[in-house]
Amino acid sequence: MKTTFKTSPMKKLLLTLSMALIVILSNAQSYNPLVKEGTVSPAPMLPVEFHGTGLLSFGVGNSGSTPLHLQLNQEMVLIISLSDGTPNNVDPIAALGGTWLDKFDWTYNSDPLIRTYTGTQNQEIPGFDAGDPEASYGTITIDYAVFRNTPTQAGTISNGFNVNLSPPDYTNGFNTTNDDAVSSYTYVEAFDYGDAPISYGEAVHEINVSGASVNYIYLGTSVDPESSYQASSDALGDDSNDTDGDTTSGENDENGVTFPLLTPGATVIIPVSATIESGSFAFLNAWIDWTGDGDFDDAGEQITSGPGSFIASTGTTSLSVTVPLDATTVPTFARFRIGNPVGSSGPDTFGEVEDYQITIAATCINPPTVVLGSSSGSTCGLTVKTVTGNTFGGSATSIVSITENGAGSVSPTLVGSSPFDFTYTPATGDFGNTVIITVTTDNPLGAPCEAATATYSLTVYPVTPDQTIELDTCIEAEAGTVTETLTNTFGCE
Ligand SMILES: [Ca+2]
Ligand SMILES: [Ca+2]
Ligand SMILES: [Ca+2]
Ligand SMILES: [Ca+2]
Repeated sequence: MKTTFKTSPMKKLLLTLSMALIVILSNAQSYNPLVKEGTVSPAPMLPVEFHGTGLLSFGVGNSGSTPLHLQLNQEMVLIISLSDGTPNNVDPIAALGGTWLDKFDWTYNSDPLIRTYTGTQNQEIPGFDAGDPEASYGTITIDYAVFRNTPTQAGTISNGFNVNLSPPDYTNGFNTTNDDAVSSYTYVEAFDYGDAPISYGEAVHEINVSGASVNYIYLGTSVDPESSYQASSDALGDDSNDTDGDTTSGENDENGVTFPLLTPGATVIIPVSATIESGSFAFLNAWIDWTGDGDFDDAGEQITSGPGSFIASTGTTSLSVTVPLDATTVPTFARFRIGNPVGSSGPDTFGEVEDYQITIAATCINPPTVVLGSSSGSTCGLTVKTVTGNTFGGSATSIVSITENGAGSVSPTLVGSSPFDFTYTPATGDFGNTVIITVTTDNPLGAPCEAATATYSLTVYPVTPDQTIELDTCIEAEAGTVTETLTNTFGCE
């Protein structure tokens, strides 16, 4: 069956108008330039004293279905304001990055009161396509360096950025979604950690940097930040760790304590220097693991008392310390903390901790001794020499050897009681020589005590051989015997 529709002129007009409307509606523009997903990393950042840097990032794109074409003087413009920071590059443009960097032409105003990037669209921005969402959305990044600290204590958190998007004028009336600005901020924060073995517990101090607090206080001449406890078997973990961002590795901020020679029983002064920001004060506390058992908990191991030593200005504090007689002489550890009156581990709200490996020098409390009746003597020819009035003492219980370097012999070579004598029997080979006799004790306590020794120098003179004496004059003598004792220059017969 064939059906014919006839249309009146009025209906024809309406149909034409409605079709035109459909065409207009189907050509409706859908623009939505946007910025979103502002981030700051890391958060928080290190303070300006420690060269704090980070990466700012945000997304920019068009979620409308219509491309943002490039129209002179109607470009999309991004205004990025750095807050309390600067580009981390001598060339500010080189600090920029991101997948959409090249879709904009960039300038930077370095006026300290402005510090603003301007990015001007330089090409078409595609409309959103669900099949290729990345075509209409990309990222801009900025390498950022902390310019001014905004610690949480200061009440403001403003290290970061704000970006405002100026949409093209032709999008007015279409770009109705409120997503033309995004910002992200963080704050600065730094901590100093201990580096003794973990058995001593984690000590950590927040570093209250300048401008943040009146408590910019540290031991010695510097403090540097770490991101975690630096447990190390030699307590040098902090020294060798570089987290202050200046690319110089291994700064040593353990510079507040100078150890004197520590020996058991000695009372010594340990000088501890500190830097105190004007108008502030702190307490110094310190511990030494005398027992060497891996903690600072034993009696006497805290070498400061009460709340600690009160320190109100930069300078050196002298801690008087008596080393226990039974202190370990294997390497042990010491911890110094400046800040609040705190224990040997745990957090503190300001200050610094310095851990050290130290060795208490071994000393002998009761050394063996030996004293000879005299230190030298002489004998003539083969005459036996006896040295009397010798003694040993201290921790020595015997003489374990009496030795000589001559041709003769010494006796006895072992002695069990004090006082004692010994003798030297010369041989002809000793004539004209000096024989050294060495007396050595035992050492029942062992190291660090040492056996005592003493030496005796014996000079052995030759005797004068038989001689014929010629007399110049004839002596009238009666019959009998003439006895004449001759001595040589040594006094020997
Ligand atoms: Ca440190
Ligand atoms: Ca220090
Ligand atoms: Ca201990
Ligand atoms: Ca250390």
